Amino acid sequence: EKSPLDILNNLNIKHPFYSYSTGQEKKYCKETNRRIITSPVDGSEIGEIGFIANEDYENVLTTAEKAFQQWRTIPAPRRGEIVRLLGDELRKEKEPLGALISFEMGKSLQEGYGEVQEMIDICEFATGLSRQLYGLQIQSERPAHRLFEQWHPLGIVGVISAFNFPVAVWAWNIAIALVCGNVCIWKPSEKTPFASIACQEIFAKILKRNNLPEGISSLVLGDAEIGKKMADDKRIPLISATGSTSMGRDVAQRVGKRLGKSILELGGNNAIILYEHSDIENSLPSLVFGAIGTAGQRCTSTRRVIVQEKIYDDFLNKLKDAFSQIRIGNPLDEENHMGPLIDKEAVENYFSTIELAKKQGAKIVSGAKTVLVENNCSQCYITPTIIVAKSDLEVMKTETFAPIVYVTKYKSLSEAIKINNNVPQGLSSALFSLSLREVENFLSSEGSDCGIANINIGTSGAEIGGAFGGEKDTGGGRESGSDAWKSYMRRQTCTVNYGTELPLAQGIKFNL
Ligand code: UN1
Repeated sequence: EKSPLDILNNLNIKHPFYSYSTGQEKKYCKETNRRIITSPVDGSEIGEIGFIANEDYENVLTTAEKAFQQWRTIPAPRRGEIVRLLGDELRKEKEPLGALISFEMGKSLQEGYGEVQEMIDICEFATGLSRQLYGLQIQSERPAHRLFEQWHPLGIVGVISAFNFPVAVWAWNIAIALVCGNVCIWKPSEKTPFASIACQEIFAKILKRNNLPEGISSLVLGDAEIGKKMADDKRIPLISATGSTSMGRDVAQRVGKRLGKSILELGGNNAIILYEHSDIENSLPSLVFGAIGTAGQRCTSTRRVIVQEKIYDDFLNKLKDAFSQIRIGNPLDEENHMGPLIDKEAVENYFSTIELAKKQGAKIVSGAKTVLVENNCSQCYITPTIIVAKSDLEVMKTETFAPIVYVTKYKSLSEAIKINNNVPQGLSSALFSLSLREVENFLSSEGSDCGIANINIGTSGAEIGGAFGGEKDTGGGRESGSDAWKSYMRRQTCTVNYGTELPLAQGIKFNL
């Protein structure tokens, strides 16, 4: 009989109160803040963790600083080799790790596997990238001078990740940060620590086999307090944080105060615009996946659908019909489309958002119910909900991590784009249209104001090859592919005079 906890047993993670790890060294603390972790799937206990103590945090920092001294001297393609090994190992563990993610977080097993695949993909991307950390050669205005730029690692990169992608976002960061020559300290969500512990242990084995020092990859467990401490810590030149806008605002202020760097991936409020000449039949699955995938707890989840008035009624009927077919239940059972929300607090937020929408005059078309699953031990299962709203509904401007879709009408594309952009967040957006004119308008400078703009695909499920992130309250950071690596390095502009004269720039004359 296979269990979603198999991978923890195989990696020998039996000890309770796991608190931090710098690689081979790990500590289990019993005295400090302890927390029992339960699964939203059936309410059962996965294990117990301990929050890191202050003196242990100091130990992690000094170990990481020391590791950086060595790691930065290893040629980038050799560092890429180590990241490739991580990808290889994750490939081997895809099934058990995917099952653990699904069990601990509640996303469907398919999406659990998808999360591991996303980690494998970024490792491969980073391995190739390790031979392509190019700087420019620039034409100098002076004779016998060479002007060029090069990229150096920053030092310690602090990674703060969220429960919804408990491990993939770490992989985006660590794979790129490591080939760039940095070391990483990871504070995962305290709601999903065991998937993170498994990944840290998988990587620790690889580092040990290759005789690499302690501190290249560290894991620290704790709540917001430890995140704040990292954000305030001058020894961490870059903080990459994923989570809510309010968390990001706090991190940005703390890091900004000490003039550090940050990459912020915060809330999304993503819309799909359905044009009258669109292929609704084919668009429906990606729209529904966008809304109910990860039970609406992706930052890229589809939260709003903006529909051309001529097709509005037809679309609403089709959406209702599609939502009624969603099978809600144990996410490890591949028959089910949607699992539970992460915890009871998320369920409360789901219901209070629906109440607020009603109060503000919106109409609940379907959903808004709890579902009895697995003897209801976790009490975290709910139905996806459709809300019909006027485009100015206030609650529609906020991000609720739940499968709630607001449907609203428009007449002209310019009006739809205005609605799309009229929210504080700016992560993902999509237009379904077969009209070239509409498509190019949506993608133009007057179109979507989001970091991601899709045509005829939904708002979620971005590939790792592109830069991922968004504008406004989403925080402006870019991670993962394209040239996002540049945020993990410091640029150095160098000028070499190989002549015997000393011509000054701008033609300035200066004789001694
Ligand atoms: C997130 O929700 O924090 O584009 C990340 C997607 C995934 C990543 C989402 N590849 O939906």
